[in-house]
Amino acid sequence: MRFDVITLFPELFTPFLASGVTRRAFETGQVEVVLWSPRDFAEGNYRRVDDRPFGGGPGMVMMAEPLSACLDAALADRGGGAAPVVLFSPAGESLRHAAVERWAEGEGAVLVCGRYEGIDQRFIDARVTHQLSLGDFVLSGGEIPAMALLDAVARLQPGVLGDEASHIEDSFNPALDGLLDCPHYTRPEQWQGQGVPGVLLSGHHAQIERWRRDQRLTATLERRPELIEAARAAGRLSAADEKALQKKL
Ligand code: 9D3
Repeated sequence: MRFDVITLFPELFTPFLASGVTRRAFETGQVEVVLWSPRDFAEGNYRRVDDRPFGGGPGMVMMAEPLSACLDAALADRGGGAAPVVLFSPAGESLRHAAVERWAEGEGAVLVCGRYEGIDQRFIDARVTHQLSLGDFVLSGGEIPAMALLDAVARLQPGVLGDEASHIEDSFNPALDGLLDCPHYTRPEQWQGQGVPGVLLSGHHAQIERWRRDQRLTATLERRPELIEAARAAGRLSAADEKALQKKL
């Protein structure tokens, strides 16, 4: 799949694309990422990409034309067909795992990263097909959200995680009933006076699995009770699960 990223700060992506378990996916082109700067498509000696808002007010607005010309170049470079055009915006829909899975199975998209107070609405109306947010907090631009989507998509590609099964066990994966993860421990067995839950050292695999499941259930009940309700409504909680939750109440 191919993602074209339109950003005024392409250099922000360089260390991200060269680091971590996702690096191989980006470097081999399993997840191809092509960076575009709207400044390269701006007119005049100053190559302006932003201007003051009509009607007044603070801040600057990204101009429609450099973004549109940049998008045209990206779409042409992809082969000229249509592609999803994703704008990262605080007004978009919050990104969740189910949507990440759909992007991970698709042909890619053009990702548009906003800066300043916003983007000329006429570009959004004419060209943008999807708007995504990272959540209800304020960033200074769409670059970190774009990297978040690329990271989440890359780690779902076959062979990217060292342990092939690792993401099957992710929190939010419906195959794991959408529960939060259980606690993890590694050596040493004693650290600053804290031990490790005995069951994890016991070698009893069935007991270990039941303990992990109970930990997931109780952590989810305490921190994200709405996820317990969703799992129950979807029929994903067993009688043993309900008993573990009952003990906690
Ligand atoms: C007072 C109006 N502000 C909206 C909350 C203006 C504004 C602030 C920050 C407009 C754009 C931005 C830059 N943010 C993003 O581009 C952004 C974002 C975010 O700030 N939070 C969560 N997800 C996202 S996706 C893109």
